[in-house]
Amino acid sequence: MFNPSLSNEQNALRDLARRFTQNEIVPIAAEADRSGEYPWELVEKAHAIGLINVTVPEEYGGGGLGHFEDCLVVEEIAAGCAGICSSFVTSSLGLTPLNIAATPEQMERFMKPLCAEPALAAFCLTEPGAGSDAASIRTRARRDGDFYILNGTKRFITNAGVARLYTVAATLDPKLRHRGFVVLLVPADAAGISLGKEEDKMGQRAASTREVIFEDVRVPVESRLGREGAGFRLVMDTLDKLRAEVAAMAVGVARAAMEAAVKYAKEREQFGQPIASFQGIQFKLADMAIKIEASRLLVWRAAWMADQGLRNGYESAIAKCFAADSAMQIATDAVQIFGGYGYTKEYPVEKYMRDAKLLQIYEGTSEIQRLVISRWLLK
Ligand code: COS
Repeated sequence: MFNPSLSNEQNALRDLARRFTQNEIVPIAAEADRSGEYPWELVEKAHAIGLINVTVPEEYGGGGLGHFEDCLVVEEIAAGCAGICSSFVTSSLGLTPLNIAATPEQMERFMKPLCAEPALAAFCLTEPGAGSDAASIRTRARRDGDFYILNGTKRFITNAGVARLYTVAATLDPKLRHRGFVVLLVPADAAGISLGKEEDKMGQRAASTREVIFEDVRVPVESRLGREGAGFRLVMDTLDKLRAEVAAMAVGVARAAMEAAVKYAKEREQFGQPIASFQGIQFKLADMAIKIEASRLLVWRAAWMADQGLRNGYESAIAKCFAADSAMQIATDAVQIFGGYGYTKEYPVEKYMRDAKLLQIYEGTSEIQRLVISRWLLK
């Protein structure tokens, strides 16, 4: 049964992630946001202490833990910097299809070397013309003997240019929509891959986001995950699982915004008293806490279900939608509590607000989550 209390090991992992965030991420978060340069040294440090590849089985070099533990880590790292965290979560997004569908040979060939060193993966689904309508992708995988010839452009790919492995959703024929999907494992240095320009994003700027262009890339058939045509289900299953992590990111951002607002409200004086003494501020802070606690429980339930092998599409959509919308509200209210100062880069809350916005957009917009939820209700 779902038990929302942490074991000693889970508490220790959360403490480790919290210390790593305080010591390594918080000091550089503002600068990484300003420059938009990817802080690669953090991948090396996180890899060394086991804070990435958390859900990869131990025999292949990962942490051998569940999505639940991954969510504990993700909340902490996101509280330090959502951009850096999104790079780590996207790597999990790229590796989860292997956890679900790779053969032992594929795990040996792709997962083991990737996890042995500080390295990241990326998940290539979105295209210029295919965002919410994932089944409408046009990146083509044409069969040529023992190879697929891959052609197409993937857009808004987090970790493009820094990832070592691309997990690519392609179609045998766009007319087949979801029935034509294949998921291919493509090394980032394969001939025929090039990168578009770095996106100049509003938030989560530390993460590298670019186009990945495939031109006549030859991919061996044995690099395909699962059956031909079964790729859409694999993509959906992956998104269902990882939406818990994205929701955990939202909890982290929201918590950081609330903690900043609480501290500021106690320090800032107006009308001869700390603004925390005003009920208008107190109610805002209380609403933040309510939403954060509820979001975290939803995250933990969705992640726990994934770890039990249960379908969690409904629960993870609820967690992602509620946590992302809450994070946006909380970060906006934090800026409001800071007033004019909140609107400047002197304080971190404007960054939280910019970072939170993307949580309502990627890995399925809040509208797509509502669509998934209502389909479960109506079917
Ligand atoms: N798990 C397993 N299978 C699923 C599934 C899920 N969560 N959701 C759908 N499927 C299956 C369906 O059962 C159906 O299979 P059959 O043809 O065998 O019946 C098939 O997939 C097609 O499903 P559906 O008709 O519902 O597909 P739609 O084209 O209507 O799209 C949504 C479904 C909107 C849910 C999908 O396009 C989506 O998730 N979009 C958002 C994509 C996204 O998150 N992008 C972010 C990029 S990654 S950062």
